[in-house]
Amino acid sequence: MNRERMTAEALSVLEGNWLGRSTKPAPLLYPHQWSWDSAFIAIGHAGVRWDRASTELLTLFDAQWTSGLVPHIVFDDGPGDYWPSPDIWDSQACAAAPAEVATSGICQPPVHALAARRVFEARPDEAGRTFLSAIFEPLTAWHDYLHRERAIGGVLVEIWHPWESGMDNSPAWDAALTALAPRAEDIPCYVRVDKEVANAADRPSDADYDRYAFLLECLRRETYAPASPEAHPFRVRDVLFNSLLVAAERDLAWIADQLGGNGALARERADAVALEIDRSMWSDDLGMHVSYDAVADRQIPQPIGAGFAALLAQPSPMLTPRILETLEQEFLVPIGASGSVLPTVPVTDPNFEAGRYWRGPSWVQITWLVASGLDSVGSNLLADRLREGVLSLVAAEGFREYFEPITGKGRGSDRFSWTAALVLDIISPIRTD
Ligand code: 9WN
Repeated sequence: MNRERMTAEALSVLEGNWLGRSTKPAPLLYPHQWSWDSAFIAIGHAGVRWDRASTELLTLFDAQWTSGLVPHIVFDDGPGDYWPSPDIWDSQACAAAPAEVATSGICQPPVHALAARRVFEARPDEAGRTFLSAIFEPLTAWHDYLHRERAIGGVLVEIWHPWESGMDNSPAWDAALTALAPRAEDIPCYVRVDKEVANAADRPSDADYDRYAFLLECLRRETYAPASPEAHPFRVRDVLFNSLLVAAERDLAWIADQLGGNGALARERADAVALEIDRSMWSDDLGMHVSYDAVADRQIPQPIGAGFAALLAQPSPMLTPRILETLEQEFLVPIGASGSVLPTVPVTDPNFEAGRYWRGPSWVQITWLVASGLDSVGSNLLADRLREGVLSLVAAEGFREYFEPITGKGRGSDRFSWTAALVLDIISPIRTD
């Protein structure tokens, strides 16, 4: 597939997944609007369908809770089966939730300010400013929510469910999930739809789903705002989530500057979180940043490709050479003449499974973020190799949800929105410098 054809195909994938005011991640498996998917979709649409890009983000923030939480799913009322469905989340029983639309009650990584900035930069005119003014307060409330409700006893923010990481079945969560050991009577009944729509062997196990259901129920009982968050049984300071928060705060500060406001608080918060990422997430053994289990009070010694997103937070320059060495020597797999593929975990890792969801495959959105992080520390050539790798995978296998790193085989859902959107950005990037 040449680039012209790839652009046309990517647009047709996004058109096919358009729901009217937002874009679903995939035709069948994910039939609603997902939070971080929408941010990536807006980034891809910014240069080619600006109206769609701005509408995508505004639709998501229309479903924002009064607490500032941006829900990870905004339910569409069209056809489509997904578990957990709106009745399970029961957002409408929560005073902070919007009345007009059903949503989940948990969140996903805060990549939205990065998207909003790019949408504006694609069109810095009157329409762009109107969009930026409309999204600025909601974005600020979202970041405020994270610092206020999710930074327990420090500045790093916590996720309370693996789904909040966006990397649901990562081996990084195995120990924390095993430790939950929920009693059978504490696990709500549910029927998995995902195993019917996708290849069951690639998806999380039933034991994982029991824990997802158990955690959802713990949070639902407290209207997703636990009175004693310290007592919640799954509390993780995820390296990807926190690194994105740093980048998002810096972009929020930039947005404030554009609007003649004051970005000082956002900059201060970004610097504080960045410092703490280096202090408590750096693993000298692994030569990279890792997540932190706040319940067990220890680092999670699982190297994950998303750990290199810490580059987005611009770590201490003393660490950068070692991070790049780990990335090149332990993770990257060559593809084609000049591309590289970033797997979820190193292919030599005991937890590596080539085709299993979040346990081995390469994901386009993680690769795109790590490439942006590499750009931000001046490693543009390496960043280009990663982007080249994405184009090679897609050229051979289409717009798949994820790819086996060694064979390049496409897996998961086909016609996946963020794969299409980020290919559009890779082919014609919006510059942010
Ligand atoms: C749960 C939509 C979402 C992505 C996540 C990905 C997967 C959902 C699921 O799909 O998660 O949120 O049902 O498996 O892990 O990153 O946002 O694409």
